[in-house]
Amino acid sequence: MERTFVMLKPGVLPRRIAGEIITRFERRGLKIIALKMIKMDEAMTGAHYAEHRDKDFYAKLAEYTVSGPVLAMILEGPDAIAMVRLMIGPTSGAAPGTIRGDYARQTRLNIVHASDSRESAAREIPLFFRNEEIIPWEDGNESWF
Ligand code: 3AN
Repeated sequence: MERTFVMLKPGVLPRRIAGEIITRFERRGLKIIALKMIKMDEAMTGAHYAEHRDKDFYAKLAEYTVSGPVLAMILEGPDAIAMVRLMIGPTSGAAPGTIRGDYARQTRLNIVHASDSRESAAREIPLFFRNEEIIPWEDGNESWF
């Protein structure tokens, strides 16, 4: 079992598509073990996107990230990190059928973030969630997936 950090970015709630996106993860058999709505500030954005802080697109990325509430969650499942990245599609040019590709033609204002490696997941999960906020519940339906 693996855990990954997923964030529905500020473009999601205004479009009223949060439920649809979460449903896609659930249908695939991923288990939500933490979930909350927060408004990110500059400091948290800087920590989350530390690798991009010196890039020319950072200002726009940060402006978007703090522009409205986000839904942060931890999803659990076998190979969850790679599976969720496959489901959301690549950073740019995501194909139809992927989450990014189904809700936009081409944009840098992606609607969803997901950890891209074990290292990222290990860094991002504690940035957003305290241990007490993570609830690894017993799953009687695992055999369906
Ligand atoms: P991903 O979100 O697929 O993990 P990252 O971590 O490389 O991709 O980038 C984080 C976010 O920064 C992207 N979702 C996108 O919104 C933005 N971004 C990344 N690269 C660029 C770029 N070259 N130009 C503009 N925005 C970018």
